[in-house]
Parts: sequence; C-alpha cells; structure tokens
Amino acid sequence: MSLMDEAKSFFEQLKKDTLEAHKKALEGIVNEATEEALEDIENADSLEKVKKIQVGIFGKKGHMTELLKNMGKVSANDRPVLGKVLHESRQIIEKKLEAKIIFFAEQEEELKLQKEMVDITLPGQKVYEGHKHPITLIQEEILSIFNKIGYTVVEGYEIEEDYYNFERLNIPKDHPAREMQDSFYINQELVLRTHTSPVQTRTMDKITPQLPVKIISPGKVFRRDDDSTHSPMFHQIEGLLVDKNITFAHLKGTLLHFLRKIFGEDREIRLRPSYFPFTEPSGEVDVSCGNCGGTGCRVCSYSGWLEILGSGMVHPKVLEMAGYDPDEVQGFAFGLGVERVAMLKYDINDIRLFYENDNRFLKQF
Ligand code: 2NL
Repeated sequence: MSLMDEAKSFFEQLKKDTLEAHKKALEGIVNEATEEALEDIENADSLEKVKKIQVGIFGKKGHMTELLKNMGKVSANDRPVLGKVLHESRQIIEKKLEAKIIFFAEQEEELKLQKEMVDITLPGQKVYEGHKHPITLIQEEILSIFNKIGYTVVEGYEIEEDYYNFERLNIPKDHPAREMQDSFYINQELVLRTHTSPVQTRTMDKITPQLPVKIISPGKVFRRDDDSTHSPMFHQIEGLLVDKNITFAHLKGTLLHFLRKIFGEDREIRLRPSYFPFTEPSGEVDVSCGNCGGTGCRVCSYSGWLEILGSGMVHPKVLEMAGYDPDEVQGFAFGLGVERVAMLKYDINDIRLFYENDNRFLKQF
C-alpha cells in the first residue's frame, strides 16, 4: 500500500475517531512521508528534478496539498494537532528544498563563471608596432649632435637648379660631376641634387652679410651609381660654418667631437689631403677602426682606419659668390653619407639592405 493510500485510509478513519487517539500513528505516517521526501530531494541530481519534487509535494495536486485539504474534515478540536504535524513537516521539507535549489543555483553560477573565465595571465597577441628606419635614426642622432653645438637644421629641394647644385659650388662646366653619366638631369637647368650643398648656398644668400652661418643640412641626394656600397639615392648630411677667424683647427676639432659622439669616445681621426672644387684645402677624414682599435683587421682592410667623410675650408670663390668677402671671413664645410655611417656603426656590408624594406633586417634597429 502506498503512503498516499495509507494517508487516505487514515483520514477515512479520522472521520469516525478522534485525532488525539491516533496522534502517534499520524505522526508516524507524516514523518515517514517527510523522510521519503527528504531522501528524494537529497537524491535529486538536477534543479529540474528538485522542482518536480516540489510540485509533487506542494503543487495544486501535491501530496502535502492533498493532506491539507483534510483540515476542514477534522473537528475543531483536532485541527491544531493535525496542523502542527503538517506544518512541521512542511517546514522541514521546504528548508531542504530551498537548500537543494540554492545548491544547484550556485553550481550553475559556478559553471557559467568557469565558462566565461578569462585568463588574464595569458600573454596577449603581440602587435608588431613598427619603428623609425635605421637611416632616420642615424640621421636624427647626427643632427642632434650638431644641434647641441649650435648648428641650425636647414632643408631644401631635391630637384635643384643646375646653378645652385654646380655653378655656385665652383664646379666648372667641364667637371666630370656634371656629366650626364654621373647626374640625373630633369632638363637643361634642373637636376636631382647630387649633394645637399645647394641648401647651404641658398641659405648663405638669404642671410649674408650676417655672421655666423652655422647650419647642418640633411636630405636625399642622387647620383648615377649602383653597387653594394653606392645607391642611386642616398642620404647626405652637410655642415657649414662661416665666420671671422675660422681655421682648419676648428674643422678638425668639430669633426673629432662629432665622430667621438657617434662612434665612441675612444676614436681618433686622421685627415688626408683630398680635392673638392668647393673647398681649399680639402681633407678626407678617417676615423680609427672600432673593431680592432687601429691595429688593422678585416673591417678596415688591415689599415686601422675607416674613411668616413669629406671636408675642407670653403673655397674663396664659393664665399664670394655668396656675398661674403673671403679676405674678411672664412668657413669650413663637410659632407657625409648617412648610409655609410650606419654601415660602419652596425657592420652592414650592403647599402641595398636599407631600401629593400625586409623586416628581418629593419626590426633589428
Ligand atoms: C663628401 C664630401 C663635402 C662640402 C661637402 C660644402 C658646401 C659648401 C661649401 C663648401 Cl656651401 N663645401 N660642402 C665640403 C666638403 C666635402 O662632401 O664626400 N660628401 C659625401
């Protein structure tokens, strides 16, 4: 006989008898039913099953509801006895149900959190940011060194008048630099500048007769050259200082300062006689080899020295054309290739690496 049937027959009995006499039996049945309900709830392995049990007991047609319907059938005297027993049972079961529901709710919440968990210790996807080109970096470094000793940065045109690029630099019409094979001509009057000197002749025109002229000019220059150490386009930086009482010693001291700043304080310099149409006298500047310290090695072709720049005292004719009196003022000038400085500084053996934009090369700087 099922519990429910047992309970029904019990209540049938109640109609004839007083509840007080059957109190023990009533408690026995309700307790047993309560125990059974608690066990069912305990064994439920999902929220769904707990809810089902809940409906089975407290729902419209639930066991407890059915039992409570009998309240009206018992006598007024017995009602509190029955009410107490059922109320206690109800409270115990409800407490258990509530605990089980909370348990599943927490379990569900926990699962949801686990599913949504973000591991903030995982390394992020690295974004390759990009950076300045090595030539830009070296150029900025060089300009900064000269800026700190009073030089003003001046830039000019990449397409220049033949007049400013050659004529004003005392490069005569029959000079090899003016040959079609050596320069890129746009037309009879225009040429891709072969050096940044025209920036300086133009600047002198602007500020003469004011003194000093103390400028540094970076930029792209173009020559018909193409091999592992020459590119048809490269970057040059030229410096120019014009003032009263300027001597070759000022030139040498300036270059020694610059080369020690860029290559290291232990460097020595050496000047060899050279020729440029725009300087007289002219000197080729070597810096002691950083690889061997000057004793000779593969890097410096066993000479101990590296050729780094060209320089000289500004030719009187160049000063004169710019409106300065060469008997009153003197000047020195120098020019260097930025790629060459970068190649020596970082031991790079092919100039073309700078222009191929291969990130395996570029990201090293
Ligand atoms: C080199 C040599 C040099 C100059 C550039 C210069 C400019 C004026 C007057 C006189 Cl306005 N000189 N510039 C002087 C000596 C050498 O460059 O080998 N460049 C790559």
